[in-house]
Amino acid sequence: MKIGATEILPKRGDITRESVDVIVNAANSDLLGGGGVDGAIHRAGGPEILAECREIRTRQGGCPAGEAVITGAGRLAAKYVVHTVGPVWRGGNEGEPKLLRSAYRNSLALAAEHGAKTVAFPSISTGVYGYPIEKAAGIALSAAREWAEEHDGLEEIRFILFSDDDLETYKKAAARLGA
Ligand code: AR6
Repeated sequence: MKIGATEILPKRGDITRESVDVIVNAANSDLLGGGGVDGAIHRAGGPEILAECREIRTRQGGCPAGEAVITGAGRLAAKYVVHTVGPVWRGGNEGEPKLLRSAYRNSLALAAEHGAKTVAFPSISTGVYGYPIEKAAGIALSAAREWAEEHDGLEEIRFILFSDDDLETYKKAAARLGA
């Protein structure tokens, strides 16, 4: 879907191979790496990213759910990595939707502050953190659409889905949003 100057595009892929200004990582509050997409980004990007994460930890002591921090991108074909922390799914009545929306919005704000034109997101919280992807996809896409309605700077917000099923789910959610 195109909102003003911003293309919002769900796409199948491995986020570590995307050429964009900013790659977003689904991190945890410790910022020390982990499994899933977090592990893949640190492996592909190399040790510089972790070194910067450690500096951020020293300065501010980690990153709470819903917030985001930014580092360089090491060996990745991006300028920056934004590390955001999605909520752990606990049934949906513990503020998860709001925290997930904040994770997307705070990531977009950091990317925009750093002059990014193109941003790639994974499907935050829908792996280890257990957020049902049908629900999470709607929040991800509506947060991106809302951002694009309010701001002009981004050319593309890409959602990189790791499986065909996840891509289908995002495409259906985009259709429901009236793309
Ligand atoms: N490219 C794109 N998507 C990927 C990739 C990849 N290379 N690898 C996995 N995914 P998860 P979360 C998908 O678990 O739920 C970590 O240990 C994956 O299939 O990575 O936010 C952190 O350190 C799923 O759809 O993130 C945290 O502790 C999506 O990325 C915790 O997991 C997100 O799955 C965060 O959990």
